[in-house]
Amino acid sequence: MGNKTLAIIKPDAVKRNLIGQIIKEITDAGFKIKAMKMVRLTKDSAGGFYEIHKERPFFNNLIEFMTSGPCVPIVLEKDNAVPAFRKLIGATDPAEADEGTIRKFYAHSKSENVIHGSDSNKNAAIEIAHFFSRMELLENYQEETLNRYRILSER
Ligand code: RTP
Ligand code: MG
Repeated sequence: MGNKTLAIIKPDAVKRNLIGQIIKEITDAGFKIKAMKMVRLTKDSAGGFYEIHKERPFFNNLIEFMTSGPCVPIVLEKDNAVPAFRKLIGATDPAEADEGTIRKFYAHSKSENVIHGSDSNKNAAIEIAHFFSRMELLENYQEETLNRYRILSER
């Protein structure tokens, strides 16, 4: 269980032309890219994605930011992908992120922090389904993983 996570290279990083450098950090850390696209989120889509934060004071800013330009959602695979990727990206606030993390090196602020990573296996499955159709995943995933997604999507 738990070998997939969803990353998003956020609009600040795309605007700063950092897609290539960030993908290199991710693949150098041993993650495999299983699906990837560049999209401009609508307010509805960004609001749905971050629905758990809708009562938080930063919610409106977060939606403005996430819709301010294209972003790059990526499905990543590695053992224990969720915690391994959270470790690679570092704390939400780059000022608090460990040395060697993506946010420590690239992010400018707690709000504009370059990259997203799923925070649980359950949310990873929900977030992957937010961006990628069943066919896009079927074309890229191994058979054993597919069976899990079939089960999830048939619930
Ligand atoms: P993410 O979901 O994007 O991977 O980030 P996270 O788990 O580290 O942090 P989370 O608490 O889920 O917050 C989601 C995103 O909202 C923005 N934020 N701004 N200004 C603020 O106080 C604040 N707090 C959160 C960030 O873009 C954060 O990544
Ligand atoms: Mg989060």
